[in-house]
Amino acid sequence: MSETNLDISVLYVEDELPTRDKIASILKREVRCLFLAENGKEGLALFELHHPDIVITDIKMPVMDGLEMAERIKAIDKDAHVILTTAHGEADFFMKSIKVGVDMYLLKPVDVSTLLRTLREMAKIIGIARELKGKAALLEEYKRAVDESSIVCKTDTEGRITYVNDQFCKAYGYNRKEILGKAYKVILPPPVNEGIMLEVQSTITSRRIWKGILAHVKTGGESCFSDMTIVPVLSMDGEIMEFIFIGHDVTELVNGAERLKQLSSTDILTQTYNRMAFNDFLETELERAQRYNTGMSLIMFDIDHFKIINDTYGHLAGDEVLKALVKVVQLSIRKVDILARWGGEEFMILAPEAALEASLELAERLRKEIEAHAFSNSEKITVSMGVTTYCEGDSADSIIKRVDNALYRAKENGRNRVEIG
Ligand code: GH3
Ligand code: MG
Ligand code: MG
Repeated sequence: MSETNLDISVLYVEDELPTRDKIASILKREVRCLFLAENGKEGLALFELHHPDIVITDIKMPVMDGLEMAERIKAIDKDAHVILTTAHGEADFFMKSIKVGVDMYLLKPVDVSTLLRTLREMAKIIGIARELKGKAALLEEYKRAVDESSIVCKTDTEGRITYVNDQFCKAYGYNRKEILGKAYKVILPPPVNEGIMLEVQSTITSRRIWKGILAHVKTGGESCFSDMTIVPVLSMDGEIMEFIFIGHDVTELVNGAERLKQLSSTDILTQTYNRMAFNDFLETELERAQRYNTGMSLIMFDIDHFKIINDTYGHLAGDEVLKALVKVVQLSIRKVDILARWGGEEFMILAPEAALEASLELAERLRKEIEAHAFSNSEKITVSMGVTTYCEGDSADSIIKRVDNALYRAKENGRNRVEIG
């Protein structure tokens, strides 16, 4: 194909040999591909076989005339381009050719430069149409890929659902008919006008994309999580036309992560918080105490002569004592207090917003309750306790060091007692 070649295929139908030869020799040089036929029947057969971009045809021909052929071609493809070459202008013939939808007429004898100009213009249009068709097909492929892999939903600017794909229906348990037209908030857990939803709202109404994990509610009331991207679709002049939601179900991941977090923060034996979780709580509470001057206290306690329990009744019995001890303590502390196993038979209680007197009182009460409690095998245990409260400028290390020293003193001073640090 030369540089000047038009990227079109042409079917030329003409029964007069000299005309056909002359025009064909010109067309051959100008177009990518040329098919020649002697009459309408042959032309139609070639059209069906090759689907050329443009058909140039004479009218009066044996076997099948050009108009009949054009009519049949348009019946196969209404967008086919047909140029008629005609020697005379009869009203009848024009009426029919308009009805058939012929694109152009060229008077015979055909003026070569007019023919070429016409072909060039048509080639341009065909090129644009081809490109648009390609883009539309590509878009359709993208849509198919997204529909296959994602939950897709569209809402109008008021948040009413205007489109859902199959994955959406499957994920949230709705059928298309019942959900279309409903407000998106029907699949959100109440309250919908708080926290994360306010953030979503303000992001997308400011024409920005929001990404994140959103909790949803299925038809049956079961909750699930979707990793969502919400895109505001803008008109040419920047107005929001609609919102597109593209998401993936991540319920298992979120639940798994929650479970992992719970596991990693729980002491296996006593099912209370472990040291790592305690450290997190302590950091948060220290920051709060510092910022809002709310105060907080720590109680650290350790079982007295626990070795004897283990030596007398065995390690498993010792384990049972640790579990029972946790239950006793948990029944006595507030909901906001954090009990954690610090290690071995040492425990910590973090009492948010508690002043020294209150925590001292709590420690004394716990000490007495433990002393009075009958553990399995009706053995008795006692604990030594240290208590301290937040001082300005405290770090986790400094406050822990104080409470640890207080506990040490409680041991030193005879055990089964509370000391302040
Ligand atoms: P005191 O604290 O009064 O000084 O004496 P103690 O005998 O309690 O102190 P020590 O720290 O010497 O011993 C602690 C014992 O606690 C030793 C260890 O075997 C036992 N222990 C630590 N963790 C566990 C556990 O998970 N299960 C059982 N059964 N015993 C444990
Ligand atoms: Mg001990
Ligand atoms: Mg110990």
